[in-house]
Amino acid sequence: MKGMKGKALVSVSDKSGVVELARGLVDLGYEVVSTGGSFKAISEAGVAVSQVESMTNFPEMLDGRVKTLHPAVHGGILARRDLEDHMEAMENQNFGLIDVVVCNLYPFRATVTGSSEIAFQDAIEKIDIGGPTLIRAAAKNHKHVTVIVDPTDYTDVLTALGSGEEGSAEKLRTHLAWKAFQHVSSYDSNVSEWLWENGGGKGEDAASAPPEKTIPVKLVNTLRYGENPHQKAAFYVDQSLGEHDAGGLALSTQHHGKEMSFNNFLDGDAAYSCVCDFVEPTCVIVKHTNPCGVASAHSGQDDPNDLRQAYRWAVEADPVSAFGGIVAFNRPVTEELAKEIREFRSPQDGDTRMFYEIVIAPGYTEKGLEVLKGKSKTLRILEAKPHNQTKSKGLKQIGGGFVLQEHDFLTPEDIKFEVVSEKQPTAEELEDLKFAWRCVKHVKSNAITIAKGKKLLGMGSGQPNRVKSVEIAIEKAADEIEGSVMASDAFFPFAWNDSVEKACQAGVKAIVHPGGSIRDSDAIECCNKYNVALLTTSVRHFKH
Ligand code: 93A
Repeated sequence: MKGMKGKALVSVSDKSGVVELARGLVDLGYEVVSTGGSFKAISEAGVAVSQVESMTNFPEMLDGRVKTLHPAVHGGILARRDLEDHMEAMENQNFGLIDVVVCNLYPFRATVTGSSEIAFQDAIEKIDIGGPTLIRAAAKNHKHVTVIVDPTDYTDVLTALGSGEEGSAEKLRTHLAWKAFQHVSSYDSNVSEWLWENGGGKGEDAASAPPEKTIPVKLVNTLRYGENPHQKAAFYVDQSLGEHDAGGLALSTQHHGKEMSFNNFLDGDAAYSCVCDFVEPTCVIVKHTNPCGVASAHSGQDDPNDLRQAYRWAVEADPVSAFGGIVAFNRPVTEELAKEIREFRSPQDGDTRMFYEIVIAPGYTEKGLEVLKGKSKTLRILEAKPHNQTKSKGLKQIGGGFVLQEHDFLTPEDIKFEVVSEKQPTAEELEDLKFAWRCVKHVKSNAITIAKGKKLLGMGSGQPNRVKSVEIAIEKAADEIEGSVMASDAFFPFAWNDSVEKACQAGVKAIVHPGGSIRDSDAIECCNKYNVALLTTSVRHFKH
C-alpha cells in the first residue's frame, strides 16, 4: 500500500459505482473502511478494504441497526483538525481520523411507494439512522471532511482529491456538504410524510386532514434568474410522487437547446398541461402562460392523426403571439411534423420562419429529433411524460406562506353539458363547445375562448371584467367567427348589451358557461332571441 493519505468510510445502499470509487480512493493512497454489504461488494471486486469493526472493535448488532453508531467513527469524522485538544482527545482514545465519508441511505421512499403491501415494520426498518448521522457529521465538519451522497459525484471527487489543489477541494467540500444536508432533509420529509399517512396524522380522516403535512422537494439547480434578471431563482422537483405517477415538465428530458429559464418552466408547464388534457392529437402554443393557439387533428382530415394541420392552425390562431412562444404536442414528433415546425413561415408576413423558445412532446422519432435540432441552436427540445394531476397538488405562494389545492383535473368527460336554450347545438357545435371548454380551463381568468372545427380562433384572458375578455376574443376570431362557438370559464353576470349579446351579434352560434348567475335567464332569453344554443356545465374553471 502507498503511504496513507487518509481514511475513507464507505457505507452505501445504492452500490452503483462504489467499486470504482473505492479503487480510485485506494489508488490515491486512502485506506477504505466499510460496513457489511458495502465491504462485501468492494472486497469481492478485489479492492483493498477493511470492516468498520477494525475501527470500533465492535461488531454490527441488532440486525444492522447499529453499524457505525460508535464514538470511534463519529470522533474520527467530527474531530477538528485545527484544535490541539481535539487531536489530543483522539490520540488518548486511540481513534483514527476519517477524511472522506461516502454514504447514501436505505431506499425508504422507493420501498414505501414501490409496494402497497409493504408492512409497517418493514418500512420502519428502512428508516436509516446511522447513515444520516454519518452524513450530517461529515457535512458539519466539511472544512476537513469530504462527504459524498450522490454516485454521480464520484468522478469529480476523485479528480479533486487527486489534484491536490486545496482551494478548489475546499469549495467542492462545501458544495458537497450542502448537497448532503439536502439529501438528509428530503429523506426525513419522506419518512415524516409516510408516517403522517400511516397513523401519525392525529387520527383525522382523509377528508378533514390537511392535504399535505410536508412536501418533499429536491433542489435541482439554481436558475440564471427569475421572472426578471434582478430576481434570483432556483428549480426544484416534487418528490411526493412514486415512479409510476411522476411526470410533467419538471421531470422532462432536454434533448437540445439553451438552458431552461424560470419563465421557460412556467410557460412550458402551461403548454404541456394544456395539451395533455386533449385526447385527440393536438398542438398547443403558449405565450406568457396562456394558450394563444390550440388545434386538434380530426376525422375531417385525410389522415386524422396528422398533427401538421393542427400545428398550422395553432399558429394561425394568433401568429403574432405564437412567435417566440412554446409549442407542445400530445403525440410524438415525427420527421414530417419536425420539418413543418422548422420551415413554417409566419402567416403574418409569409417570409419569416416561425421562432420558438421550446418544443415539448411525449417523444420524438430519431429523424424528427434530428430535423428539429437543425431549426436553431437555441431551441429547447423537451421530452416529458404527462403529469398525473390527480395524484399531486398545486402550490402557490402568498406573502408569508403558501396555499395548496388539488389540481383542476376535470375535463369535459367528467362534466354534464346541459342545453338551456330553445336552440339545440348541432353535433359539430357540441364537439367544438367541448374543445373550447378544454381550452378555457387553461386560460387565465376572466377567460373566454372562441373555436370552430377544433381550432381556437380567439381567446381573451386575464381581464378583470368578462365583457372585455369577450371583446378581445371576438376581435381575434375576426373573419372566421361566423358559425363558431364560445366558452366562458365562469358565468356571465350580464347578457344584454354585454358578453352574451356581443357574441351572438358577432356570429357565435353556441355558447357554454357554468351558469349560476342571478341573471342566467337573461342569457337564455338573449340566446333565444338570436337563435343561439346556450349550454351550462355547473362547473367553473377559474385560473389565477
Ligand atoms: O441501521 S442503521 O441506521 N444503523 C447504522 O449504524 C448505520 N450505518 C450505516 N444503518 C446504517 N447505515 C446505512 O447502511 C447506510 O446509510 C447505508 O445506506 C447502509 C449500508 O449498509 P451496507 O454497507 O451493510 O450495505
